[in-house]
Amino acid sequence: MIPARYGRIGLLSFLPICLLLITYYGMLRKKDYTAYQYDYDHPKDGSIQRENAAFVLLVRNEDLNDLRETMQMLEDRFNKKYHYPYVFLNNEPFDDKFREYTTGLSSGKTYYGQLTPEMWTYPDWIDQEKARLSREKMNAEGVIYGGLESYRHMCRFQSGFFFRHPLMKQFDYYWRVEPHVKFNCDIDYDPFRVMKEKDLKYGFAISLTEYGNTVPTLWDTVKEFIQQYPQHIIPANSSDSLMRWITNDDGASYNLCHFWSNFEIASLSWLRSQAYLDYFNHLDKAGGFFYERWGDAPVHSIAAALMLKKSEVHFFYDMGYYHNPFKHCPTEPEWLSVEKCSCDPTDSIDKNSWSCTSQFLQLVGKTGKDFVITQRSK
Ligand SMILES: Nc1nc2c(ncn2[C@@H]2O[C@H](COP(=O)(O)OP(=O)(O)O)[C@@H](O)[C@H]2O)c(=O)[nH]1
Ligand SMILES: [Mg+2]
Repeated sequence: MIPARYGRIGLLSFLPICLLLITYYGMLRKKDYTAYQYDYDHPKDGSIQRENAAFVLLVRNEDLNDLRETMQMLEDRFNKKYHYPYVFLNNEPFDDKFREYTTGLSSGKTYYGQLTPEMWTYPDWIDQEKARLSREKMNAEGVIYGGLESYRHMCRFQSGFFFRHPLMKQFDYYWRVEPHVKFNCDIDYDPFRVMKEKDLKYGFAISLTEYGNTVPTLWDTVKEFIQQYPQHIIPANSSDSLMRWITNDDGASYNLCHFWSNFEIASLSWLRSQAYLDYFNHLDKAGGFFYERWGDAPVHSIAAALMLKKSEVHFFYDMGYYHNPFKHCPTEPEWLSVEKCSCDPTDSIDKNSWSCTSQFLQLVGKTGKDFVITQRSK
């Protein structure tokens, strides 16, 4: 019988050989995989080049658990390589548990801010009784979120204030994130860098048609704005104009198409521009955030279609993204979803009739594939 001592020594000397074999096998296997060739690669010296950008989240303390899953995914799929900061905003103070858990998950700096009073209250020109009656009516009619007062403050805040919060002033770009959303594909390039290098102002993943009963007078209000501020609008007959994405009858009516704003990667200087501020103030004065239920998605999207050139709006085609109940999953070229994603490409909303993405692609004369950032090497 071999004494146990010799057995241990034998095993120990065998260990390095095993490790070598495993490493060699790993290298052989890796060669089977096609390497990706990145347009937007990390600097070779290992340093991280970050843009002046942050994630921005409007959240409540009670959203914490849904948010943790989302943050974990975002970190694993993207941010652990880049360490972008997070700005958490709330109409109430964040509690210690929220701060501790979110800071724990983040590989970047975390900032916590409360909204200033004018960001979450009624402006003095709003008739609050009229607003209350309208909520009651919309609730009785079954309009989605029709009876919710806080939802209206949320939509107004996202339309006109988040980019002016003191914590956001230091940044040039934002990536809006919500609790409960999922990121289903590896994001192995820096979207903020793409925004900057390609001079993009707005990026989306999903587009949809809005519920008409939430925005009955929005388009008339927008038409007044266009008349009063023609200097802010790209003429509809210009080849750069995105106007035909939001109207099917040369501006007579709104076709309800909008970018789904729960995912946005966009320019803060655009939102802080006089053009956007004049637009928001005009809408705000009209009162539709409270007398109707104007969402920040159509508000942002109409602004983008009026003020931005086709070339300034980017479809983040290569991101797998889910917000209940819709997902966007890259479908072509096939390798994106096969090798980088966990979503089902056949389940992507893009070709569904509720989506406005094919109309967008048609108008800008591109396909999803044209928006892919990283390329498979030949
Ligand atoms: N702090 C705070 N955040 C809110 C409130 N209502 C909604 N939100 C946030 O605003 C975003 C949009 O709200 P959500 O309920 O997801 O609306 P939906 O996406 O339109 O269904 C999410 O990030 C929510 O966490 C609120 O009353 N207070
Ligand atoms: Mg949401």
